[in-house]
Amino acid sequence: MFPRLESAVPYAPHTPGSIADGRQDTLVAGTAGCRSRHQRMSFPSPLRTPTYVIGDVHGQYEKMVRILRDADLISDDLRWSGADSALWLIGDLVDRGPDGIEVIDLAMRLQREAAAAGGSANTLIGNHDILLLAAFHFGDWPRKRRADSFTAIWERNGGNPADLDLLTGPQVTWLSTLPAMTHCGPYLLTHGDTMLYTRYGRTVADLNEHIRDLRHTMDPVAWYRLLSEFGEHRVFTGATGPKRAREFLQQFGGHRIVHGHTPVKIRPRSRPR
Ligand SMILES: [Mn+2]
Repeated sequence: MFPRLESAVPYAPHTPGSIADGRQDTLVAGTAGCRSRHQRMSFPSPLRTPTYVIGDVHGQYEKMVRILRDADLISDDLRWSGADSALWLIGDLVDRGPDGIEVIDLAMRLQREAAAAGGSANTLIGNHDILLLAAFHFGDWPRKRRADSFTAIWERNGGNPADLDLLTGPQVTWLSTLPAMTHCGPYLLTHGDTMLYTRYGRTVADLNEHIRDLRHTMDPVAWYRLLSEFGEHRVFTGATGPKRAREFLQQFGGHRIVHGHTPVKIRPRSRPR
């Protein structure tokens, strides 16, 4: 499933799908692309350009290419043709599907091409991307318990051995610096519907710095803890979902959460154009 979001999506409350609504009009705004977080927003800052969000590609390179072409973000020769549009891939590029490395390569290339064309094509880190990095860095750690090793956990979660074989230094470097969360107009984009982010930083900048640093500290216990915490998800649905979404937005800023990670059955009321 590849949810897509455009600026035409209204700010109506109760929009279902993987969009969690804080339903607040006086939230503290975040810093990236918005006002100072110390200023109060009385209305959502609009998206400045057509904006597309794709979650959880999971190695499905052919499907990724198809929907990017359908959206006119890439041309027939797979080059960025989205002009000043904004594209966000919100994590989990790899695992489960066959072509994770091709997905990474395309994301890296589109990032350069879109920036050169006055647009943007950026990526957030997902737990499967971290799992792949963990298998790369730590492999069979801890050696005493083979079934608990990073490689074993990664394979049980759909890790594709071909991806690990093909993973290169530049790809590792790129994956190791991706942010975990971003503001995008009134939206707060993140991979997982989990409160774990609130424990890794008070602000979006803090959180991104902390999770980036974690990927550069070769401490397998810290990696293990972070990956385990992705097991806590679906926190924005159910009886306590709206309250948690409000708390999440109050901490990080933004008017609505857009996430991937957890499949949802409900589709947005407004079909993307
Ligand atoms: Mn995920």
